[in-house]
Amino acid sequence: SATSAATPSSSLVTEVDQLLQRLGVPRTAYTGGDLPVRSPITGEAIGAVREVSAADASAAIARAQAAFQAWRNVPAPRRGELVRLLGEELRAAKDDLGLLVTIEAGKIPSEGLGEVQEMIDICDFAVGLSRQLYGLTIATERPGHRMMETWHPLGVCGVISAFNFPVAVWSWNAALALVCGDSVVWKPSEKTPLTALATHAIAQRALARFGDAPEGLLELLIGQRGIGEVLVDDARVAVLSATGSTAMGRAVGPRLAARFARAILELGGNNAAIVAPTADLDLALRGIAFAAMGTAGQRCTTLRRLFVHDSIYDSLVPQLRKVYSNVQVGDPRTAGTLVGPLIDRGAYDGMQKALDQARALDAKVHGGERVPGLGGSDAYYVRPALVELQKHEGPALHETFAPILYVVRYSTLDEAIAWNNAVGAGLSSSIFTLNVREAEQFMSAAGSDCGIANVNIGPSGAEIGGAFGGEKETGGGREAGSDSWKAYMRRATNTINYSTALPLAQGVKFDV
Ligand code: UN1
Repeated sequence: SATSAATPSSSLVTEVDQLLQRLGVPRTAYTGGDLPVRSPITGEAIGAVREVSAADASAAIARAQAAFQAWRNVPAPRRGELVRLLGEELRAAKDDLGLLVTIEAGKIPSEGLGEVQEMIDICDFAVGLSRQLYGLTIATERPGHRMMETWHPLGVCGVISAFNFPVAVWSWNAALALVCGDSVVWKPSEKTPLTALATHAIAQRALARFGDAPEGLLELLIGQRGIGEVLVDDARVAVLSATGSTAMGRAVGPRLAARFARAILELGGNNAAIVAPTADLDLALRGIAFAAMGTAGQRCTTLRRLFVHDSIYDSLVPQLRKVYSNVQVGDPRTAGTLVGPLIDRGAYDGMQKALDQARALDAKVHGGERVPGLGGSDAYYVRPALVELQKHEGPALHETFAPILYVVRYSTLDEAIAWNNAVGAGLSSSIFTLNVREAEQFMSAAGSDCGIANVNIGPSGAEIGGAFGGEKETGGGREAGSDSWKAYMRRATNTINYSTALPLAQGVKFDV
């Protein structure tokens, strides 16, 4: 099976330094700090950042709160101009930032660049949105009255993001929040602070070109869990968008609820695909390969469960096994690599634990082993695992953030849809079929219970134009396109009486 070697370590540190210099990050921000940053490509340290104190975090929130109070009065299309400039700066920095995503998160270059493209796309979307923050006009029951809705800026928007989309998730929130009139305080993953510093520097250039944006509009908090908790608990943070595990959401959700803050939770996924008898198998094979092995299985939308109809199981699964044993695992910067490293040892251990659980159920486990000779001793490259389970059970019922695809045979579509829905998470799902009845049943009210339900494409790789998010243990939040912007604003219902009478609603009489 194909593998590729990682390049010598010292060159990586130099490359990161040059990238960060070109991106405009001061050297003091990524050297000499107390939090080491490592690249999953080699496992070596590529920087050392400074964690902010809780007091610093609180001061940043205060600046953001003051910025909000000014920014909310700037006309929305003018706010859109800042996001337009952000999009321009991202275009100019795309190659460098994309490569830094590759180095810090381990993504292959097309995915690193794709992530920056997603940032550019959401900026374009938000610029248009800045002229489309529409409210309804509603027919009233009273003569001489008018009723309408006005959408107003909400306040400080906190963003907590994960390592796997280290910069795009910030942009989905920030681009919308900015045009909606909110300020943004961002706590990136402690595993990927360098891409956050670079993004912050890019945003500072957009702010400088914009000219008169209030200070504190975009704040960055480098830190660990405790700093995230400051954001979660601070009453000045009106809306918090948190991306991460369901366990994180279980901790964050109730704390936000306790202070009645708005929550946008993007938590775990345990996404399935159904391959039906009429499926275009060649297309399905490619769709499954990208969705299950892309980003080394570290997307929240990664395909983790595959339900294959009895009638095609014996033709599809052997082909899939071949794809799994041939896919090139290695340094993401090497041409031809499709599967880069896992983020760290914790991810590797979690994967092995799930595979052991599968073996205990007499599953057939193909792949999943560490690929030797790649990176250093603290780099974790694995061959993606294909696990044939006899039943829909065991580790398949829970998300493991690693490239494991559980395959189960099914005989009726009802059964496959029931399995699709039989897990805690409800993020994404898909069906491969050329049968319009099956496709429609899958997308119907009685079909997939997920926030995303696709036909003839895998569950991952969503475009920004749609609302992104899922149900149940995925947390219920929606980001990016459609009307997701409404979560970043508050709605006022206005009733205006332009008559000389005072008719009361519901026919109430109250004559004094
Ligand atoms: C995530 O993994 O946190 O649909 C988000 C996708 C991407 C977003 C994934 N656009 O795969």
